[in-house]
Amino acid sequence: MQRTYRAPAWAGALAGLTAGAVALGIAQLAAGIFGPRTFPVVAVGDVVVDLTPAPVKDFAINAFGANDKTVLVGGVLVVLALIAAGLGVAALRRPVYGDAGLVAFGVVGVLAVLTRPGAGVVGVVPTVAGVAAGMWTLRALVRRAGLAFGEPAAYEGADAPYEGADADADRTVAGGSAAEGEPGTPVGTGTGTVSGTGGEPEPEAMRPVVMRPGAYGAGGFDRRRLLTGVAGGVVVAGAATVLGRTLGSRQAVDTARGGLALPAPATPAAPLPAGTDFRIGGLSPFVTRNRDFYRVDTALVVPQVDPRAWRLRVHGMVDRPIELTFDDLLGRPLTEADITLTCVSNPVGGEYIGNARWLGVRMADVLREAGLQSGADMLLSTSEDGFTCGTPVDVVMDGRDALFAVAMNGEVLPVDHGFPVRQVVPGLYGYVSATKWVVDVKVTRFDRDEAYWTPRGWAAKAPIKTQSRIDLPRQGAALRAGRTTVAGVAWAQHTGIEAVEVRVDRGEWRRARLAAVPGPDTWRQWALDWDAVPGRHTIEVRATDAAGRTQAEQQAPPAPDGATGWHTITVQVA
Ligand SMILES: Nc1nc2c(c(=O)[nH]1)N[C@H]1C(S)=C(S)[C@@H](COP(=O)(O)O)O[C@H]1N2
Ligand SMILES: [Mo]
Repeated sequence: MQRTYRAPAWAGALAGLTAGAVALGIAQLAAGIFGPRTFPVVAVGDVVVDLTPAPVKDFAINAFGANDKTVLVGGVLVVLALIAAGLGVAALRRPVYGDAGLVAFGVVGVLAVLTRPGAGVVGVVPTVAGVAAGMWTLRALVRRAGLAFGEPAAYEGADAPYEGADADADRTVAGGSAAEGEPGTPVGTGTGTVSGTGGEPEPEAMRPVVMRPGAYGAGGFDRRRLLTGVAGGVVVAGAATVLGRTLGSRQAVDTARGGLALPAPATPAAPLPAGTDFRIGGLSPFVTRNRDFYRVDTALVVPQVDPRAWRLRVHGMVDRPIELTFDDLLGRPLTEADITLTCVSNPVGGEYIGNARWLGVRMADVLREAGLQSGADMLLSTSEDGFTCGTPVDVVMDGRDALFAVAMNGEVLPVDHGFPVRQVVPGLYGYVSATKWVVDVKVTRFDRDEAYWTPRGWAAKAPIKTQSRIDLPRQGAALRAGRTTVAGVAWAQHTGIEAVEVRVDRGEWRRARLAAVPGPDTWRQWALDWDAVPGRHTIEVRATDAAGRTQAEQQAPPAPDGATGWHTITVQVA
């Protein structure tokens, strides 16, 4: 009498998940040595980020804010888990299916790693090691699940049970007393722990549980051996992940950051005039603390740049190409300046803006030393992770404080904000000026080169548009009738804010009082007292810059060159 057995689908799924976890753990461990961006999930994520159509990316930034990267990596892991489970089920039918699936992932991972900027061939080691570990684990677990097979002799040799000519067919075992099995239904025949239900379910306690070490597989599905194997795999995966993370932690760069002393500026910023900050609760402070400063970039893993290895290359349409070390940069005269950075993706009323005191070398000094050639109109700057910005030469050379910045609010640049060196250019949105982790500046022309966001639907040149925002009261707030403060910030970097006006329920525009500012390159606080009467009210704000231009009423989305429209909120007064 022939009986058919196969380990249940859940066993395959569990084996697949475990193998996937081991693969990622080993890859993580290797990535701890070869660099975080050689971790295949990150490399693939980076490719996804770069290939994502601009509107989707815009949506992600707006919908998930600073968490967009966490959401992306989480999503990738969920998809990988589902596929790993599927591969495990397939591997039960035939282990080579599992191998093929893992190899396919390996190929995707290797290609992703190799297409990353600055990738070396050794960058594929984590992917290859992970795939190898995953294949080994999957086979070991499938073997441990102990597929029933014809003769005990067939179990000699690690792979023998699974690669018979008929491996794809249901395994058959002669004789035995087991109930008829169905695909995906656990069937036990006496070795190991018996589980599940066959055609004739028996109470668990009545099933024979006979451990016969070494004879696993001879009788069918072996739950206990599978589960102990899974447990071992989980331990290995967890340990490798933790070890890899520790190895690849930011410790080295954090230590380097901590050991740096900032030189005094040759040109210090003027002390902030009295009254730059109204100090009203709920109103954005004039200086944004580093830990509160918005972060926008394409980096899934923040570049860890060792300042001792850092170089800035200035080349292209220059008479004398320059290469600067970090010490060279710190040895030059440093300029300090208060500058408000703004992201083009900031919607009207949005949060992607912050103001800091920056310390750095004037870009114009370095470029003048290199000798700009006539006809050059673009600085194509590149970050350590391959992001690029295109900045107009005339803007950088017109006397404003365009900096290769090394410090932010009196602190060495935070890693998230570009350590060791980033660009800051007053008056231009971040994506065309503020390259973090900058390593290369090519002097070129807009008609010859294109920066990262240009082919993705954003303007090649993008001066910041005059804008204003109501911070207080909050949108939808419930207020008590009586005198209340309406306050916010307005900005028109490098031009300056001349006036801010507020109107309630489309009534008369009233001028807000303005806080002091150190210069035209920062945002400016504004405030206005309002006698709130019961009811539902609409509050609007608009700013006028120092050139006399009042911000456009017309609502426009961030793409392609910055949102326009008046920030409008509604409040309920009782
Ligand atoms: N290397 C790198 N630099 C970058 C970006 C990036 O994606 N990669 N994004 C730019 C954009 S769009 C903005 S708005 C600013 C944001 O700087 P922050 O994160 O320090 O606020 O960085 C700019 N510099
Ligand atoms: Mo941005």
